[in-house]
Amino acid sequence: MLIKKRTGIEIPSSEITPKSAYLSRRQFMRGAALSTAAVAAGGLLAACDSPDAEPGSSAADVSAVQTAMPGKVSATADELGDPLNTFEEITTYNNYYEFSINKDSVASLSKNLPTAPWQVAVGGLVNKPKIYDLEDLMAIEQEERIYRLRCVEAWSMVIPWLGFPLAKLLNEVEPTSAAKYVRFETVQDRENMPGLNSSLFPWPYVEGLRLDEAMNDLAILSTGLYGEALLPQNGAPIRLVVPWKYGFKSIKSIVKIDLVDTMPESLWMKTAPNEYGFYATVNPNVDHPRWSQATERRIGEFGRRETLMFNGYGEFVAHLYDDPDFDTTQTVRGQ
Ligand SMILES: Nc1nc2c(c(=O)[nH]1)N[C@H]1C(S)=C(S)[C@@H](COP(=O)(O)O)O[C@H]1N2
Ligand SMILES: [Mo]
Repeated sequence: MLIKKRTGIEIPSSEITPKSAYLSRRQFMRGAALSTAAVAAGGLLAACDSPDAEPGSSAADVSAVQTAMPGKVSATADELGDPLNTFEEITTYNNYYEFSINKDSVASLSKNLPTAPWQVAVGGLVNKPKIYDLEDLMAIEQEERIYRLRCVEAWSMVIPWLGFPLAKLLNEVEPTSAAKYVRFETVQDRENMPGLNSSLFPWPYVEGLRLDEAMNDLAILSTGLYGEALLPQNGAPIRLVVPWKYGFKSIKSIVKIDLVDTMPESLWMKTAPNEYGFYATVNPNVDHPRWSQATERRIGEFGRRETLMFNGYGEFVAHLYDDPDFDTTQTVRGQ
């Protein structure tokens, strides 16, 4: 991955490129995305439950300009040479079930989510529990991390995040020797999140990491992307990003982080324990019970590409796992 240190996240609004200044392939893919949603809505478990649809293949797609937002990122590609997804793609094709199971609806439904003031309560098995104001977290040195995001549904993007290693925050609160896992919880804003009315899911959205996974430098708390503060659809004001695991581990709009001694049960483990395990490491050799994970569709590209073990981050994280195939799906290791 590319890492570039940045100090401070304050981006004057004058620097923000108007969306009309660039064009994206996204707008040509709406039809395909809608059909994905339609399939999802028909199933019991909705979008994280359905394989990704193929994109439409219109001529317009080929000629669409896929310009990122130059000047706000240090590179235009990831370390493998693959181009960044556009700001438009990253902010209009979203999984955020508290708003909708329809990826194309999340941006508009979430635009009024109040994200300031915001607090994150960090506690549990720690010596120094603390309720952080967002400003405290923004004061931590922000870094740019260009990461691939691989959804379990088999689509992917390359995203230039801003944020800081989760380990920095965990070290501040000092986990006790009893702490073995980290449990994260998303805000439940009933007024502004229509999806919370759905009884298909055991809200709130909860995710977890083993403590050593959480301490790995690749695991970040993100506060922005493309040099701007996060928008609600991407998990404003602060969300987890764990690039070697399927996207559902990267929990959005976090209000609570607890150090615990037993494996947290995530929303997806409760919803479909036979399909979504705790570890959820990206692994092309272990298929989802209902579809292959060997290949993926990079948003903005035609065809499919091979999925990489650990999403291409094995060099940094393989040592965390005894048996990667086991750890892709199972929930019991380490308990
Ligand atoms: N709270 C919450 N976090 C969430 C989700 C969600 O529905 N609710 N969806 C997850 C899934 S399935 C994916 S693929 C990523 C998508 O992140 P993005 O929309 O920023 O690309 O967010 C993850 N975090
Ligand atoms: Mo996902």
